[in-house]
Amino acid sequence: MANEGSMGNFKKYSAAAIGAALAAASLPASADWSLLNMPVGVSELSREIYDMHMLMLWICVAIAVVTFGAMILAMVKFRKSKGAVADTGFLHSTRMEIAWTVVPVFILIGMAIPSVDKLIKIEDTSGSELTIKVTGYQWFWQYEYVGEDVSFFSRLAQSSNEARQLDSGIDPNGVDNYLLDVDKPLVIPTGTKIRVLLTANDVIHAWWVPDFGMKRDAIPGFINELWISVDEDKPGTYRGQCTELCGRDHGFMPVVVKALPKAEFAAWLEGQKPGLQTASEVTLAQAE
Ligand SMILES: [Cu+2]
Repeated sequence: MANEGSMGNFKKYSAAAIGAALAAASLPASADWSLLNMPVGVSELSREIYDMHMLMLWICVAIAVVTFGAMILAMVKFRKSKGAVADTGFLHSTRMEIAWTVVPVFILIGMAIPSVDKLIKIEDTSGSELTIKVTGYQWFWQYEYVGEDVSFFSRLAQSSNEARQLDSGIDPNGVDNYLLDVDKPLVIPTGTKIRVLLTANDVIHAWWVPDFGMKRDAIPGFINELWISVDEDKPGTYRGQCTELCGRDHGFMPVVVKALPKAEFAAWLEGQKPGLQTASEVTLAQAE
């Protein structure tokens, strides 16, 4: 009788599980499942990091399938209600102990080798063609093009700043890139290895752009570094955020990077340099 009851419950639960699975399958096809994973990104390094992440994920999935599979099989096949009796004579097996020590060691070594390879590559800023110093402040960023005499601050865009105020009456859903836009983005060239030096002026911040696969702390008194090289065929605007809780407005200091083709970047950089007079200024100066 008791068995029948549990069987009935089992059927009820399986019906519920099948129902849930069907409901999930009928979700709108527009759901963006890629958001569940990290982005592949727009640089060779970010793709390598993504591949590494997927490799580790599948290794973990395989281990989970084997271990949970063995557990579930043991629980179902050798349960007491089926007349299983504990083998009290079996207490120790040296062979098994060696196996469950050696196999994980090899798996870990197999995982460590490609990881170390990536870590070394991430740290290798040699051969970079441009250096940008990033300084975190409460609550904005400063970008300095080292040796180029170009430096500016990058703050939350006015549209987001107005909408975020208490009782602003502005619907954030109507604001483009709400809290992910700035007044002056960092501009970088594509197809160029760029060394980014990170520091902060007050508390610890962290500079993060998911599409570059890069995130690093900006710490007062320290210079951390990372490098990025956006694919030549992937100019565009890439967004990130401060990822170290840095005070009241931590959520309001986004990172926006505009990647331009090399020639466009060079023209932009020239235009940012001080001492450069606009045509009207030159005419004014001549008239005086
Ligand atoms: Cu911050």
